[in-house]
Amino acid sequence: MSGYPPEMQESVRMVEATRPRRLKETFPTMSLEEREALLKAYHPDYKDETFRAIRVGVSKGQRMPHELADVVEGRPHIGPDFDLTPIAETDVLVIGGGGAGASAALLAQENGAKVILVTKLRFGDANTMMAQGGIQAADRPNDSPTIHYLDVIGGGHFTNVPELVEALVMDAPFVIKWLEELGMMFDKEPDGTMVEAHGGGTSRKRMHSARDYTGAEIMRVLRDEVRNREPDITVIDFSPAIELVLDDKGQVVGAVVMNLETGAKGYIQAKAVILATGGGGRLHYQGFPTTNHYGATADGVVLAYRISAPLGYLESMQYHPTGAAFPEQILGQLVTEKVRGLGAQVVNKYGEQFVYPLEPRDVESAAFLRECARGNGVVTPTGQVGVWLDSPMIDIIHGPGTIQRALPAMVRQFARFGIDMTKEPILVYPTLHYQNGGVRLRADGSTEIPGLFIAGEVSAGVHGHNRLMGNSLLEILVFGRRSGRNAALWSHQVKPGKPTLAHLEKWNRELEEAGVNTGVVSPILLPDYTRKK
Ligand code: MEZ
Repeated sequence: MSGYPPEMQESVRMVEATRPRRLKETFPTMSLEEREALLKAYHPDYKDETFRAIRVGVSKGQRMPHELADVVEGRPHIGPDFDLTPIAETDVLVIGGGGAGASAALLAQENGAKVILVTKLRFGDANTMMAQGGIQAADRPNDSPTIHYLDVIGGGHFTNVPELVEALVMDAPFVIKWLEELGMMFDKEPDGTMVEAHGGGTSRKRMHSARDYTGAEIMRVLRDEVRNREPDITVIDFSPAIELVLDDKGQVVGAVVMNLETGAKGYIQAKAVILATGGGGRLHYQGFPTTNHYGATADGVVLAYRISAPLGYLESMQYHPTGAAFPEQILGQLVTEKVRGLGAQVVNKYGEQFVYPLEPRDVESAAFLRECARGNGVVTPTGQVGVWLDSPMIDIIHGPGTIQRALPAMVRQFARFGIDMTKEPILVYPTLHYQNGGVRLRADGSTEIPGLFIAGEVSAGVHGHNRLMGNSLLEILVFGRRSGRNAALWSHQVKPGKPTLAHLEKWNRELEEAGVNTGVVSPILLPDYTRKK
């Protein structure tokens, strides 16, 4: 019995009918000109009216979605007179409990620092945990960091910061080795070599995976290793940072954190801080659903900006083409790009292909949006529109059992709702997945603010205006490691001055003078799902 209502089953039958023909048919990739025209017409980043320039601070004029601008221009939780008697002291304070934070903590500790890691929810409640498809690294004879570099730069529309891309691709093979040494169970061929696949926009197969729960497997080994290193690393759950603290020389010397349960606030003094707070998918730009975890509210961008760390690339968000569009209970949840990598085609309500399945993500998403706007999408009983991802083709191409073996989490996710993706297609629609921009990063993991280091999705510049699949799991580890090491080295030589929150006086004054009042206290910490009038 199908999990789809009768009106959707009619379209499923059309998809089945075109399958024999489509098996022999390869849809052509687009030219660069076609891609640019499609993006301009349909990608959400080009909807000018949904963006605005921020009105205060060092990156005044930077465009970003309204929802993000409202929190970036928000008022602080505390005043400049907040009591800065420390509740704890450490060498390196890591803010964020995902893959970037965990790897930063490990490297800081290995380089002789005492570390405290604070995390908003539980250690591991992060986008890393939810990442599915894989992690890129050029480690095969037919591949090289140079080819990986060219793919990354091309995917990013040649707007990436070259030194950051160089760091990303050069460290990549080493990161894979490191993960194996930590005990990660990668997918392997019978001869012990890595299974490696294509992602959208990659010219070589270099996606390393652990089935379709690669991020969870990475987080498993990192978290175990952090726990092994207690008490040199102390983890404090449910304690988000609400303000960074500078000293009287302008160096970062810790953060004020909030106990999420009691609301109590206190200052953790540190010689260096690493921000690894992830992105902001839960701000639901333009009303899009998201793949992101519950705590993804762009806190790091808010915190860093208030102490004058420059921002960049925030006019660019990533919409993953394949978010679940049916059933409604899982709207927006990730359907890994690996499904297309394994051979699933994308088709409209008539069962016809309309786009090459592995265009770069922004292009692929724009093509889905265009097809739906043309009235060729499938509409669900609750009014959500989507296109079909013809998953059964994977077993047809590679043999029965492939889907179950390669995508066990995905199969289970849909089976809960009576949909057997080994036999029926799944309905998908673009979903807010990743912020391409954030706080400007340097290749050693530092920022323009002394003592402030960053890693992962909070940072800007690695991916330019479009990230390719598998480069975010890579980024969190490459820059997590770099920021951890360099924060530790900084902590050994810095001479901290007197802690102060004087920057808040300046911030509040600037907002007043510019007449800015967004009515938001930020970082907002958790998304607001209350019903609006
Ligand atoms: O890098 C990603 O965003 C990724 C691997 C997502 C996916 O489709 O699985």
